[in-house]
Amino acid sequence: MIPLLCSPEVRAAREAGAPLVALESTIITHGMPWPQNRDTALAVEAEVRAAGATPATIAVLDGQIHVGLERGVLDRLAQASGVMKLSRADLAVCLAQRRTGATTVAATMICAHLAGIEVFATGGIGGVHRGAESSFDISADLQELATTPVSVVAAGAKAILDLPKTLEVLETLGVPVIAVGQDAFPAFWSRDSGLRAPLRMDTAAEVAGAHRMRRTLGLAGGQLVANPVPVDAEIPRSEIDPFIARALDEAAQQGVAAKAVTPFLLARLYELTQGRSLAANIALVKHNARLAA
Ligand code: PSU
Ligand code: MN
Repeated sequence: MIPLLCSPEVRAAREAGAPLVALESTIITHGMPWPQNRDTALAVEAEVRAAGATPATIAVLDGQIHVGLERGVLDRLAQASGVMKLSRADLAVCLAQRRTGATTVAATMICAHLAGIEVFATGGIGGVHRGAESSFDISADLQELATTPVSVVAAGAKAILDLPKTLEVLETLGVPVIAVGQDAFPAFWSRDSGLRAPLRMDTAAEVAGAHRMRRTLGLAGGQLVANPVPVDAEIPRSEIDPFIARALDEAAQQGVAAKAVTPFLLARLYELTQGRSLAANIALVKHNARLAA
């Protein structure tokens, strides 16, 4: 039997056939500092409810997939240390060893699909890292988008990545990349990456229609729905780029690798931008939750 437990709120929504939005937990444990991580998780859930859907924040606790976290559980997870960062490769191991882990985009997609949830909101997906031609660092999120039928609403991919390579890999994998309301592919903190998104749609209904058509065709995989950060929370590329360059340099000097790269860069950017990167991150996740709902 799959070790999966739905919260009472999620169970009620499922029984009523009401809309559900999956939310990830790595952003809580590895993406933001305490207590903003807990406050953001609650605010994002509130956005989903305000838009008429039910939030399902996903994490692995003591060897069980939790779909929907109750308040006390969320509080504890947000302050916990030594929480595993779970992608496709680690999920089964974490469950079998009865450990606790936060789910990345890839693992959240898997768990959402197991729970029958087709829409998921996050901040930014993982992608092809700069220097991937030598490091081979390509997030498992990309392969997951090609495999698991969940539409992921994100503010594009983080600008710390190599965005042209990320778009190329998504194209190779057959993942539709849909910019919402603009032609440009957004770059997380900035609305415009300078790259054109392969596809554009202007309404949630169109995005949902494309999702359903993939299911009708029996195509594996989901969609990347790229929703630009709200105008008032944006950090323009020209402002964030020098900080990104510096954070990347430091990561290289300190030999930061593998799973540690993304959390390291997010934490350094928070310091270098004096908190602005976090404010933008919070605003864009809430915005994505609304669109997903
Ligand atoms: N988006 C955020 N903050 C994060 C992440 C995404 O706004 O912390 C996490 C997601 O869980 C994503 C992961 O799946 O970073 C990518 O990690 P990696 O590059 O190691 O695959
Ligand atoms: Mn990686």
